[in-house]
Amino acid sequence: MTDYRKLWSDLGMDLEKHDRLTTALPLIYEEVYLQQPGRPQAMEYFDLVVAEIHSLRIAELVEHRRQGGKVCGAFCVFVPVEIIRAAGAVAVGLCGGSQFWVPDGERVLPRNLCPLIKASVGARLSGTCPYFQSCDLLIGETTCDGKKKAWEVLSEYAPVYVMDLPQMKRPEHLAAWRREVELFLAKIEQLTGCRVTPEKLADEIQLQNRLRQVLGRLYRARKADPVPISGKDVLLVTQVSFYDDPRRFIDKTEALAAEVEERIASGEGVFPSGVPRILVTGTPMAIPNWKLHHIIETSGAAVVCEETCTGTRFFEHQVDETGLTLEEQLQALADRYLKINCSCFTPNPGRIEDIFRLVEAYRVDGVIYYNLQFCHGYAVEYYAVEKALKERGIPVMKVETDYSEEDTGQLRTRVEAFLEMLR
Ligand code: BJ8
Repeated sequence: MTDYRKLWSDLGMDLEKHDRLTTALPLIYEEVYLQQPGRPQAMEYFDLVVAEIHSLRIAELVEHRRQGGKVCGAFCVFVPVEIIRAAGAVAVGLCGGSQFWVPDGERVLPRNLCPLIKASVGARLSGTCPYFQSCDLLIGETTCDGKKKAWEVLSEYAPVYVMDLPQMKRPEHLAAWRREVELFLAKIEQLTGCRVTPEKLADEIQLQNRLRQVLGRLYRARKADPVPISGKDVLLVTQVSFYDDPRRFIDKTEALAAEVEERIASGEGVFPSGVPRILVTGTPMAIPNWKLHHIIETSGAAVVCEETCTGTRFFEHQVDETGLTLEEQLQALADRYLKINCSCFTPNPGRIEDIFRLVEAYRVDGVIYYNLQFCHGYAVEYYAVEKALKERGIPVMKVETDYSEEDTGQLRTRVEAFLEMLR
């Protein structure tokens, strides 16, 4: 039996602080997740992943490294994990979603900065996150200003490589991004000492496409009324996809999707038919950030879709699998990833088109715009999104918040008033 305390200690973790972090999680999880009525049985696997979040997967990463493999951590859905995996390394998503890490982040970063950045840097500084401790390389990117400057600070504590993401989507920017993807491949080959062949890359492209497709299948089930699975559960599944072994994740999510499809066939739902259907759009929600979904779904509504990077932006669009040479495959990867509509781009009209499309497809009654505090890109983009939605008569409200619980009561009051208006 694995001695996890020894394993964490070997990773250089602060065990006393780690104990404090992990004591709180089961209680929160019980209240937010386990008390939901009528959950699909296949969610048991995802409950297990959370219960063992710092042990089972970490043991796999440690074993991978013991055998000479590398682990790479990323903070953005623009990082092409296919390349990391094709070089024999493991990719994990590292964005911090817990208030626990924010004070450590604030030791080196300004307080008036997005909590996702503070928590991500704080997780590394605090020595309490075994995923950070297991990484041989952290991969940052030039998206928002806060992140790209935070990598400079983070690089004092761990090896960091930064991908240069364009800020516009003109043809010359796609060409530059394509070149950046190529440089990334060279960096990963250097790190791992493994050459990426077209055969290996083709396998990983197919695998990630399957992962994206199974998430798409699960999402499609949410179009039903009554909705067969809660938004909280689907958010959790997406969050787990950033950490888990992709093959196992695909199997477990296929089983879950099959179960919720059976529920649709028999008219079974987790909320009564006719409850307000909400689309959440905006900044990502890294694990364990379940705050807004919990408020919405305990106020008599269902979250039926997320236009976020822990939602549709993560899995929509497949990589073209027809490329046979590395040249063609890198182009296909660059093409697919540059379709992601992050507010870091100007202009960013594709995001509004996506929101309209999703509102229609998921039969949405109202949109809640989720903005992490001090995320200026999404905050400014609200102007255009709100205007476009109002012109079409689609109700929208904006929520600006952080990871603390201080504003929970106030948020609940505002969300309830919005839902009342939808009814
Ligand atoms: S593609 S959304 S994952 S950058 S860190 S932008 S919340 S101020 S996470 Fe993102 Fe990639 Fe874009 Fe998606 Fe704002 Fe915070 Fe910056 Fe953030």
